[in-house]
Amino acid sequence: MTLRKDFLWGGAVAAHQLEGGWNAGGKGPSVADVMTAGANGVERQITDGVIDGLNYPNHEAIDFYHRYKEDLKLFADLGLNCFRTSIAWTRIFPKGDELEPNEEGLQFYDDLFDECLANGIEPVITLSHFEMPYHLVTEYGGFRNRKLIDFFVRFAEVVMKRYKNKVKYWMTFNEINNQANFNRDFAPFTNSGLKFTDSDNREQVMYQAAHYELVASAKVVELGHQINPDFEIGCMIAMCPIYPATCKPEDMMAATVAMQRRYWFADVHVRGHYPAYLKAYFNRKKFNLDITDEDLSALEKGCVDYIGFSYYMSFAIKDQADQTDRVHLHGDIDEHGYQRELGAPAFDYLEDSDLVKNDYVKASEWGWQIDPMGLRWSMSWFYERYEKPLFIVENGFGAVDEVEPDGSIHDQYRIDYLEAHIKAMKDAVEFEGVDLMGYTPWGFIDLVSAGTGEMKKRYGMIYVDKDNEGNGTLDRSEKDSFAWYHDVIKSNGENL
Ligand code: P53
Repeated sequence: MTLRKDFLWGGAVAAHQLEGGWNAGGKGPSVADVMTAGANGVERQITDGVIDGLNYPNHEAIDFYHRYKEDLKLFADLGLNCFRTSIAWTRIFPKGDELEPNEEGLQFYDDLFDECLANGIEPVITLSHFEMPYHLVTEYGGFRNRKLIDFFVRFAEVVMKRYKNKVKYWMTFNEINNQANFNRDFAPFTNSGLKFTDSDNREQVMYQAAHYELVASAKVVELGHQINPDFEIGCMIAMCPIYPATCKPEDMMAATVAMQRRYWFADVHVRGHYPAYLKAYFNRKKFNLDITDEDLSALEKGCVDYIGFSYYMSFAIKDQADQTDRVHLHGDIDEHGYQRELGAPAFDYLEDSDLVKNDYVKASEWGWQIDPMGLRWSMSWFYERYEKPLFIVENGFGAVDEVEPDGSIHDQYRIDYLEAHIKAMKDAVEFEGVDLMGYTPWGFIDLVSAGTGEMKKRYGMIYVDKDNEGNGTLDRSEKDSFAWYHDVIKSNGENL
């Protein structure tokens, strides 16, 4: 079996990480606009509004807002037949709770999508990629508030109607499951606009917000199919498979439960109901969640058409009773008063403290464990579980690039990473019979890192001259991986 003839070969980005123009054309501030630049191992700060004198890297990003025409030509030269980006909610509804959209923002995406189509590139659109209106955080508490469902559905309805003849492929919430890591501030804020107080039960708040998002997503799937029956609307899951660190039965069980805590979101998106393991968990934890019968019926009616997912790395876990060798992939362990019974039969999972290093694989400079086989494993897992088409909408290698005196960039390490992952993806198609729609490597044009706010953590085949402090010409140039990927696309994945 080979890849589909109409395989979608593309590249992926998100509005807030490349557009810039953060307050141009009537755009309002988003959650991304109040996050400062961090560094490797240094978290980004979430500030109370935009504070003068601080470095907010998304404000200018790589200025795609003003340069998209030239950039699209370059994307066409690269050979892309699709381009995954997001619509910045704040260009359309600057505050998020308005009744009428901002025409200038709508026009921007009309022009952008026209330019894509003129270059033979199909837009693939994420509705919410870490960039909800900041006003919805300060006025409503983000997605902890049920009102957010209507605000999101209104936004989605406006853009789906407006672009119904230009965009066919949609996704609702980017990496909705990152917030499984609720003890840290980053994912709950970027996913859901959540800021916690000391008295919050973080986990309960996260489940509530995720529930409202899943309902909002399901409503949008149903509505989208009414707007245009040809739409294909997917979810978007951050897939980091969690392996048991050893074949000790307790490690195996710990890994199974950890997978449930990270991937139940996909169960609801795809099957339209809450899985038994999660209902049991809610009961045991005595969470007080607002889940109505109308919500449950909306979930049933809005199952996604395909599973979009990102894949960068795999995780490993040991039974919590075994406290040795604990590392942590996201910074220091923070306690938040969470007490667990060690070795308890429930195998409760805390993402910020339970993961261990996998000695069988190497890691990137940012500690992301490189594991191409994990991609094949993930595809196999998704497909046997759901039997829905898959779309790899992010994959890539964040690395520091050196520019040679003649301007060339020899990023063989990136080619090696992508090649190994494309091979693994083809294996999943050939050997496991997975139905795969496409592949869009992340940040194929250098952009602002979501996790750290750096420019230096580069994923691109196209180099952008800008550093962490914001200096540089913003000129674009081709790295070695550019010609390589061009050839991969041209041969439909045969020449690696
Ligand atoms: P950066 C964590 C784990 C996996 C994917 O990430 C993640 C994150 C958040 O940092 O995010 C996705 O830029 C996300 C993109 C992001 C990309 O992966 O931190 O959808 O917005 O840029 C890479 O290296």
